[in-house]
Amino acid sequence: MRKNQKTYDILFVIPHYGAKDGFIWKAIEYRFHSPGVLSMAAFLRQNNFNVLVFDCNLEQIQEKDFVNEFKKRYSNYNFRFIGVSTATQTANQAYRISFELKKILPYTKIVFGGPHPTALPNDVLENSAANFVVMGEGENPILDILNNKSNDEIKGLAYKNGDEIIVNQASERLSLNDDFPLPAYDLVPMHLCKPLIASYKKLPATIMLTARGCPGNCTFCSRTMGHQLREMSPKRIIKELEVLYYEYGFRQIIFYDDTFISNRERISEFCDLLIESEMKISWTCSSRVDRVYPDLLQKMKNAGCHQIMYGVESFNDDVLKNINKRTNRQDILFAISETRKVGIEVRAALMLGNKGDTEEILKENLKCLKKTKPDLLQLTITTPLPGSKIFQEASQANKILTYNWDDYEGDVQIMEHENLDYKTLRKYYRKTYMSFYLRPSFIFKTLFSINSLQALKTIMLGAVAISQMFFVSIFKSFKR
Ligand code: B12
Ligand code: SF4
Repeated sequence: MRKNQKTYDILFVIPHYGAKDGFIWKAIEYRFHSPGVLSMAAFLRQNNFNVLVFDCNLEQIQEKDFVNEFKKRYSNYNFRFIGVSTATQTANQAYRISFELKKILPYTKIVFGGPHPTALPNDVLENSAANFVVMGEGENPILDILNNKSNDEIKGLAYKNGDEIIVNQASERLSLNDDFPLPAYDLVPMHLCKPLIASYKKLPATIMLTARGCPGNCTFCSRTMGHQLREMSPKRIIKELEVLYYEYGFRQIIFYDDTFISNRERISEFCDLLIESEMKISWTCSSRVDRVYPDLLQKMKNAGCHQIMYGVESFNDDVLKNINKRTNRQDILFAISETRKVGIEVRAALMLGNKGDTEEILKENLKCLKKTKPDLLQLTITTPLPGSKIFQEASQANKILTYNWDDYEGDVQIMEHENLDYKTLRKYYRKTYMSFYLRPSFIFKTLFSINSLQALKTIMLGAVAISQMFFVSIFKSFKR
């Protein structure tokens, strides 16, 4: 070890996944910290390990600048481990970065974790410089690794033994009780958080999670956190909000839980506590359409909720059955109208290219969108994310068109569809967005809502987003 070197047990690295410099998308992209990494960091500190986080996404450090920036910051540091966190979309970049890290620090062990390694540990061990892969929740396995427990005793670990890949049994799920540490927000520049346009009312804004796991079993969903729902108590949510509000100055919270309203009593009590508190927070959340209770919606509104994103996916009952969403068109219509009735905005998320979709159904979706009038629309082309049932089925049936993880962005066709070709999918992707956002009633409503400089800026960015989406979409139609 060199003189004056600072020694840390682990440095977590999060690759950059936004637009490259110069792209118009840069103006409107969002970026946040990684709640999972900050949670592990806090857990390890509670266990007396020293931890650093290099969040290239939050700091917008692109891959081309990674090595220089790394050397600039850490040349005088010694790390026992480096932990790389990655989703599928950034997997290739994370693999390349791991080889660079091995060149710089040949004796430091590299551990991978996150949604992609959880789903495909073999892919990571075969294509990167990783020594270990952690699957699922990282807190306990990474603690065992840092405690030098032997590999075969660490649940949730995958590793190489010679040429053989060993995948241990899964680790136990954690309970998010009131003693569960707050994420180590102090380890990253939280002031760099930037929300998606039209997802906030106040600034600065950040994200927060209040639960892990989802009892649902939708075929397209890759669940790193498992089926078992574990929720923080309302008191614990308020405790974390107080830190974000008073210590970091956040005034807008985007609750990123998969289904925020899964337990009606919990959210009702949380709203009571928030109303009683002195915090003036605006917030949004996501929910399933079958978890909608008019009295609770009113209370949420009173507590500062101004937008809910619903996983609509499709308005067609057969398609909803095919994707095992366990909701129906009636639930969707009820959720949208009741939410709008209390004055909370609806952001509807739909997917195109689900099992059973036809051109007729895509036309029907557009009609339903115009009729039910959600305030905002978010579309994706159904992507078989590793870890999801559709990925497993499509790869077994040889229907995956590309295993280039860079393409798994949500707007490219990744698997063959029984009725729709890529050109048609892209046509409806474009058409649905355009017809929704460029309809006269939407334009008038939007123009009349301009009551501040902030609102004007949001609308201008929205216009940029729509035109960008249009041109990128045309370009991508020719990609395959
Ligand atoms: C919050 C969130 C975001 C945030 C923050 C992202 C982040 N880096 O954490 C924002 C808005 C920025 C975001 C962006 C995107 N997201 Co997102 N996001 C989520 C969401 C809703 C919650 C994540 C979370 O905090 N979970 C709770 C924590 C505790 O879990 P975790 O992050 O997985 O971390 C734990 C383990 O994975 C593990 N772990 C994670 N990293 C590491 C590293 C090491 C070394 C170790 C040992 C362990 C480890 O330990 C952590 C603690 O237990 C999940 C859905 C979900 N419920 O997980 C989707 C999810 C992760 N997102 C997803 C996607 C697709 C995206 C985007 C690609 C969307 C897009 N089209 O741009 C981008 C890019 C993501 C990226 N490259 O990281 C997918 C990923 C699927 C996949 N197979 O890759 C998910 C699973 C949603 C889904 N069901 O499809 N997302
Ligand atoms: S899509 Fe939503 S409801 Fe369905 S399993 Fe995933 S998180 Fe749960």
